[in-house]
Amino acid sequence: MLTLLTFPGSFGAPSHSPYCVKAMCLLQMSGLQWKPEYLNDPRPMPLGRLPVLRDGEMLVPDSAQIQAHLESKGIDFHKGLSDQDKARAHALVQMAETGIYNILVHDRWLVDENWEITREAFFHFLPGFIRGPLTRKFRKNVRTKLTMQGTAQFSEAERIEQMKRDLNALTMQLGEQKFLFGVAPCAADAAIAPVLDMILRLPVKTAARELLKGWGELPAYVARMRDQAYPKL
Ligand SMILES: N[C@@H](CCC(=O)N[C@@H](CS)C(=O)NCC(=O)O)C(=O)O
Repeated sequence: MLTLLTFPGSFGAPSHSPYCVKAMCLLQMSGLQWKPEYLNDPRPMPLGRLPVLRDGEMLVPDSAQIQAHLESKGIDFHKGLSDQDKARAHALVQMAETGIYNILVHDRWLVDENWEITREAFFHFLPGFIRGPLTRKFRKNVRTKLTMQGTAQFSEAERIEQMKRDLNALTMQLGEQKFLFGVAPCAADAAIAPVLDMILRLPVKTAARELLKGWGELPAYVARMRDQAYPKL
């Protein structure tokens, strides 16, 4: 039995990390037997992050490496895709996991009204007397990282313009299809839908959440992924 070490869920999602939900979707799509094991502290993990897949004695960190590990067992997450489609799928995943993901992190951590709710959802397990100072430190680290990377330096209008270009690329690819590359979810859907899903599930209104809610077929596409690829935990 495979075990996925994952952050627990919040706001209706099976984990608060889109990378953990990606790994869950890949495991569901693989048809292999697996179970979740919930952790709040990723520091003892090989890369200090979650998700991590435990397969016997082996720990496989990083959702992309988890995908490769499952593929090494003969699972094909790109059934029926041409080499050109696979290249497109890869590029779209990179776009979502850098650009759109950073907007999610920004809105969760740096928008005050969201942060107050997110902080309780993510860190309620910390004893009250250290929760304040520790979460202030975590938040400062996120602000520094997103400033160095650029997302937190831009105005909201600039972030939204960038997000529109990313969402447009996704809608162009989706077209009339059920999933990004056809009638069944592939690895790109497993990676991309959870990022969009978590923006849709932000507890407080932000420009990014409202933009996505009104963005054509994308909310319905996310709902299909929830129905067909998310685990029922
Ligand atoms: N490239 C990694 C990214 C994983 C990642 O960034 N996980 C975050 C949560 S979304 C994490 O564990 N951060 C450390 C922390 O929260 O302390 C993957 O694809 O698995």
